[in-house]
Amino acid sequence: MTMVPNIKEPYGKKTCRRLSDLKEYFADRKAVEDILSRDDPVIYEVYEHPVPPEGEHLIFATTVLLPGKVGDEFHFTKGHFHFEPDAAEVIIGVEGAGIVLLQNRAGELRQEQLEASAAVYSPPGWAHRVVNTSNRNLVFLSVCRADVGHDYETIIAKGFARRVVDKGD
Ligand code: S6P
Ligand code: ZN
Repeated sequence: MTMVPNIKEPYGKKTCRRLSDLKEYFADRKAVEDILSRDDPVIYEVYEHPVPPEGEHLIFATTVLLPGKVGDEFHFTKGHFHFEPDAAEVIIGVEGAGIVLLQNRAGELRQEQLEASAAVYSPPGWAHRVVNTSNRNLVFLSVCRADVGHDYETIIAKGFARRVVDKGD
């Protein structure tokens, strides 16, 4: 299958993450409540391609992360560790630009630029969160073993050591 022209097709499952799904992730809770009192905007959509959930297969999922901010914090994906500690991931930029935050369980943080045709490697044992710092969609393809399992709880409990905010520059 070619990545061009439509990286989202065919997909087996589409997940839509709205602000209400990310309430506890953004720092500015008042900004969250203000926006939710008017609307529940889509923050990102994930198109997962159909593969068996077994270790010899690879998940390849396309994420469309919409531009925008909550307070002064740019839109981001929830971010997660893999339960399989030896399961790495490759994140490939398709459209737009942003940042990948990588953090291991010891709290060490790395930051990588993501843009079209760039690849970011999330090593085994590192959590990954993608942030859209641009004013257009950030589209990326993620590839990892199909049996990784996603640990969101650690991120909800501890967060990432860095937040990406708009200070006008
Ligand atoms: C899966 C891979 C991506 C994310 C997607 C949404 O291992 O990292 O497909 O699931 O980018 O991010 P999140 O953190 O909400 O799963
Ligand atoms: Zn992952």
